[in-house]
Amino acid sequence: MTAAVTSMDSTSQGGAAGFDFKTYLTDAGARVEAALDASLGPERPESLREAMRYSLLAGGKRLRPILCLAACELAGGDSELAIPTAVALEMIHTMSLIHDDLPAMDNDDLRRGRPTNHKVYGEANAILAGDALLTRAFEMVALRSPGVPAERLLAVVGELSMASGAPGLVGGQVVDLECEGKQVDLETLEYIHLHKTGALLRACVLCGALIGGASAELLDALRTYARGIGLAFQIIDDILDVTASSEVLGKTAGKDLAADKTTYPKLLGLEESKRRAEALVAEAKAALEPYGAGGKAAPLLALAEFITSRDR
Ligand code: GRG
Repeated sequence: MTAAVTSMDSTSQGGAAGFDFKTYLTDAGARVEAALDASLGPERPESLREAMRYSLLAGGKRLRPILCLAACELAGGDSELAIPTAVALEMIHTMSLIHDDLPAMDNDDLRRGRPTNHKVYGEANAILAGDALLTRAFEMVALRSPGVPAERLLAVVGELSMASGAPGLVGGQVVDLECEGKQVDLETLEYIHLHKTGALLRACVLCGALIGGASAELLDALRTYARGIGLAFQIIDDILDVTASSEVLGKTAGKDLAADKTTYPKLLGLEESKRRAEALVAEAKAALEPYGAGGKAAPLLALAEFITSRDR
C-alpha cells in the first residue's frame, strides 16, 4: 500500500455513490509513488541526489499529484500524460517544505515523520537540494512529457511559475514571515493562505486540466474549486496544528502558537474555523457539480471532502 493511501485511509470516504475513493487513491497513489521513484536518475553528485530523494520519497499524502491526475481525467484527458507534471508538482511542494523547515524560516526538525533535510544533510545542502528539485520540476514538464502538445506544456510552465514565485508560494511565505508576532486581520490571513498554500493546489488542478485539454469554462470552474479547497486545506492545517500530535502529523505540532502566528483558530476559534472550512469545501464542490457528481468529477469531489475530514 502506498504512503498516499496509508495516510488518507483512516478518513477516506466515498463521495459520489458508486465511486470507490479508497481504490482510486490506492491506484493513483501507486502510480505517483512509482513515478517519483523513477524521476531522479541522472543527478550528480550522488550526495545531491541522496538529499533530493530523502525528502521526495519520504511519503506524504501526495495530494497535489493526485489532484493533477484527477483534473486531467475530468477534462477528458489520459492521466498517464499528466504523470510528469504530477511529479513536478510534488517536487515543487517538497522543495517548499525543505526550505520552509530551514532555520531562517520555520526552523523545524521534523517533517513527514523524519528529521528535516537540513538536520541530515546540513543547511547548504538542503537549500541546494530544494533548488535542484524546483528546477528539476520544470525539466519534467519541458523535457520529459512525451505526447503532450507543446502549447499545453507552455501553459503548464506558466501556471507552475506563477504558483511558485512572488505571485504564489514565495509571496505568501514572505508575508507570513513578516506577520509573525503581529496582529493580523482576516483579509491578510486569507492572502497568506491563498498564496502560500492555495496557489500550488490551484496549479495542480489547472495543470492537470490543461494537459487534458480543458475548455475555458471548465478551467473557470476549477479555479473556483481550487480557491475553496486551497483555503480550506490551510484552515484545517491550522486546526490540526492545535489539535493533533506531532506523531500523527509527522511534523512538529503547536508550531503556530510557538511562533506567535495568527491562524484561523486564533481569530475565529476552532468550531467556527471548522465551519468555514466546510463551507469552502461545499463551494468548491458546487463549482464541479455540473460536470457530473457520479462520473468524472467524483474523484475531485471526494478529494475536496477529504480535505476537511483528514486527521494529518
Ligand atoms: C523557492 C519557490 C520557492 C518557494 C519557497 C518556503 C516557501 C517558499 C514557501 C512555504 C510554503 C509552505 C511550506 C506552505 C505550507 C503548505 C502546507 C500546508 C504543507 C503541508 O502539506 P501536506 O499536508 O504535506 O499536503 P504532505 O507531507 O502530506 O505532502
